Order: sequence, then C-alpha cells, then structure tokens
Amino acid sequence: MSVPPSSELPLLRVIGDADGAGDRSVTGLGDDALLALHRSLVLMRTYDERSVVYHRQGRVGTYAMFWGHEAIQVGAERALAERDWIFPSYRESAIGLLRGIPAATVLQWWRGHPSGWWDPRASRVASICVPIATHVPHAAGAAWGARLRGEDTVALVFFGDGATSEGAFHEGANFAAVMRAPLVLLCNNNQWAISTPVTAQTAAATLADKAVGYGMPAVRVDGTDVLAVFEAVRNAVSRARAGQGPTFVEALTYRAAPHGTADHPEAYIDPERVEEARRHECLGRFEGYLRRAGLLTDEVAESVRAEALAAMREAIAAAEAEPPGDVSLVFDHAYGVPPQALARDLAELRRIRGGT
Ligand SMILES: Cc1ncc(C[n+]2csc(CCOP(=O)(O)OP(=O)(O)O)c2C)c(N)n1
Ligand SMILES: [Mg+2]
Repeated sequence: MSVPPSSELPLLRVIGDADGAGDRSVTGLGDDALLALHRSLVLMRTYDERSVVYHRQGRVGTYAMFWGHEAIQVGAERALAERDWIFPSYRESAIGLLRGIPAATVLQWWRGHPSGWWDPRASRVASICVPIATHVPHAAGAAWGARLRGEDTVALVFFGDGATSEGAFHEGANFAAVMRAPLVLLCNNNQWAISTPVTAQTAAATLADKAVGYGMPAVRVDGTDVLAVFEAVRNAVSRARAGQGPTFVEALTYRAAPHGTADHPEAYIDPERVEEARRHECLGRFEGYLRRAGLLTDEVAESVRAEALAAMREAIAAAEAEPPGDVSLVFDHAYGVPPQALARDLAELRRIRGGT
C-alpha cells in the first residue's frame, strides 16, 4: 500500500471567510443538526470560561482551558455513534458533557472530589488522561478488542502535538495500524506543548506526515471549523467501521489561551498570533456561517448562551453542595496492606483536616 506524503495534503475547510466566500455545506447535516452543533459549542465555551472564573474564585483547582478548541471536540463527538468510545486527554476534560455526563461531575474532577469520577462503560467516555499519550495504546486496545468481539464499535483518541513525540503514541499508532484496529487518532495541533513550540517538537513537515510511517492515511483539517472536523472524522469513522483500520486526523489550531491556570504564556508566546487566533475562534466563525445561512438570530444566540450559563450556575452549586470526600481515599486502593508510613501520613492528614 502506498500512502502519499501528508504534507501535500490541503487543509480541509467547510466554513468560508467572513464574507461567505468558500462556504459549503456538509451532506447529512440539516438545519436542526447545525443548530444542535451550535448549542454544543456554546455549552463547551461557557463551561470553559466559567471554569476559569471558578478557579480564580478558588472554587476549582488547577484547570486546563480548551478555549478555541471546542470545534474539534464538538465536531468529532458528533461524527461518532453513541456506542463509540472516546479517550480524552485533560484538554478534553468536559467532552462527557456532550454524552450526558453532568457538568457538576466534571467540575468535581477538577475540584479533586471522588464524585468527579464516572463509570466509563456507561457513557463510553474513558477517564481523563493526564500523562501525555499514555491513553493512545488504551484506545488502540479498546478498538481492537471491540473488533475481536465482533462489535461494530470505533474508538477515538484525542491528544496534542506534543504527544506525537511520546513513545506511547508511537506504540499505540503502530499497533492500531498493524492490527487494523477501528481507531481514529485525533491530534489537536495547537502548536504548543506548554512552552515548547511545534517547530521544536518535530523535524517532520507536518504532524500528519507521521502517519505515513505507520502506513495509515492522514487528513489535515482546520481545527477552528466545526463542520470540517465533523466531515473529516466522519470519513475516518466510516473507514474504521468498514474494517480499513485507523486514520490520523491533524486538526490545526493555535493555542489562544494559557496552557492551564498555572501558566503565564506572556513569557514565551507571540501576543499578536494569539490575538489573531482569538479573532478567528471557532464559535464566532460558526455563528457567522449560521447567520449567513439565515439560521441564527441575536435572540437565539442570546437564549442559547443564557441556557448554558444557567446550567453552569446549577452545576457549580450542585458540586459545592456535596460533602467533602474522605481523605483516606487518597491512600485507598494503592496497597492491599498499606505500609506503616502511609498509615502515619493518613493519621496526620486527618488531624490537620479535623477528622474529615
Ligand atoms: C508523560 C508526561 N510527560 C510530561 C507531562 C507534563 N506535561 C503536561 S501537558 C504537557 C504538554 C503537552 O502538549 P500537547 O501534547 O501539545 O497537548 P496540549 O497541552 O497542547 O493540549 C506536558 C509536557 C505529562 N503530563 N505527562
Ligand atoms: Mg499542544
């Protein structure tokens, strides 16, 4: 099989310029589906913006923003069937909202509360993965396992540009290709791994080029275009379902927000490039598209936003209403018989926390 070098690939786009030049439509997405995508984008944007505020107010811990990356998450989730698996990284921590996981649950995860964990089998959203790329082999294994059981299930794994330098990414991608596992490898190339630019990350012309070495096809897509992401992932999903194996999707964006709440990108990022990315952010682009198509009015946009804000107010109130978790959970499940030192640490922690 010969796979063309991906750097020759054009960047897939559906949404055109602000004046509408280049706008196309996507087959299979009617007006209701387009408006549902809009609601999802607004929900994710609102979740993200409110989480930063809650962090500043001391109500959630460290938080990794995904401002400007919502189109990748919403477009990809929409291209999957409900039975398909999603393996998120910390950048997609709230992807479960699109599968009915309550916002309060995800907020609890960032609050370090035990109720922030969900049963992955119920929603088919795996645990949020913080160690870079370690979930790529998990996703490849889940996809392969489903195929061995004769299930018609695809897995999709989200990871960043930096993750493509990790051994686990290589192992997962190679394994999936060799076993023809029904996997979609979705790389959010936001061009930064904390303060390391993608130019220092790889000598490859594009990240999509890496797919050539694994013998899998790749596609490059504008990651601020929710419809293009949907279209690219839908194609990758059909290949996977048809038994043709994995596809690498490189979604190109630019990180327009800090890496996380503990980051100060002013020390290393180009502020003009950030401003440009903020001007071309995905929600505004999609709203422009919907307005040009006569599908979105100011009233609808405002009511969707108000609904999302109300949902977030309820979610943080529900999270904060839960009693604190027992501190012993920090130590439970690690050892059958805990070492003495841990028992002493736990006793001290209980003393400091006043018995909770
Ligand atoms: C195995 C591992 N090494 C290092 C880290 C520390 N770390 C956290 S985020 C990050 C950068 C990841 O960049 P990228 O893959 O581009 O994802 P992004 O944060 O841009 O979404 C690093 C190195 C980690 N979490 N896991
Ligand atoms: Mg990155």
